Amino acid sequence: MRKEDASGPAEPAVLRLFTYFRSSASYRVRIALNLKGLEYEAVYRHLRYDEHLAPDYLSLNPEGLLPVLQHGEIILTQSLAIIEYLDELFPEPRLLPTQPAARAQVRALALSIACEIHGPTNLRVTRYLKSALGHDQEAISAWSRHWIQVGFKALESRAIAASSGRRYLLGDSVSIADLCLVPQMYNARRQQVDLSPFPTLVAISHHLESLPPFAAAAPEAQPDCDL
Ligand SMILES: N[C@@H](CCC(=O)N[C@@H](CS)C(=O)NCC(=O)O)C(=O)O
Repeated sequence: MRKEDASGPAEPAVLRLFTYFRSSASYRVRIALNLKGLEYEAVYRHLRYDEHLAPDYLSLNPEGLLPVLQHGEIILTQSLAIIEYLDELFPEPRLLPTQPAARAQVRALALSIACEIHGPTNLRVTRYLKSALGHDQEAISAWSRHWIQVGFKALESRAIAASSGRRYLLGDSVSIADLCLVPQMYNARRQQVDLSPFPTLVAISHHLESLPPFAAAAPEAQPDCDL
């Protein structure tokens, strides 16, 4: 994307990512940016300090969710929409297959993580369980582990059928489904989910985490990591 005016050569628009090291939706986008070799400016919003609920951030994303990608004057929300935008503008390497059936299958795997696992275990959901419904931390952790296990069970059987050589979730190249798996696996470990029933997902994730674009996107590798 280039901004043009009469004063001189067009400059590429800056990519600016509003991110938090532990945000798995931001982690997905960081992986996509790294895979495509795109430079970006990171703007850190600390979730625990509610910096994603500050008025200046809500004016970018009224949902109060990370990430936001700003590309010149374009403001984008929702990690999967952002990744598809990047994939269309910067197609190498492709994160969505070109064939309709394979595209739909990749999207289905990505959505099964983003909607069915990440949705019910998100911070605002668990905060509501605590503040409005009065559940203690133990009950909330059990809730999160439950939804991760339910989602991983289905994903494991799909991965057994769809992965070739346990390196990627679908087929033999990286896709947006893989960009969702690795951050979700990070969350699963944080929640101390028993991963022994999911050897295929663990093997795929292990392989992906060893790739430099994934490693550079990991929470511990982020400048705002305060662990
Ligand atoms: N479906 C959204 C989910 C975004 C999301 O839930 N982001 C989390 C961090 S991973 C967040 O900002 N949570 C803040 C909150 O729950 O209050 C996406 O894929 O971008």
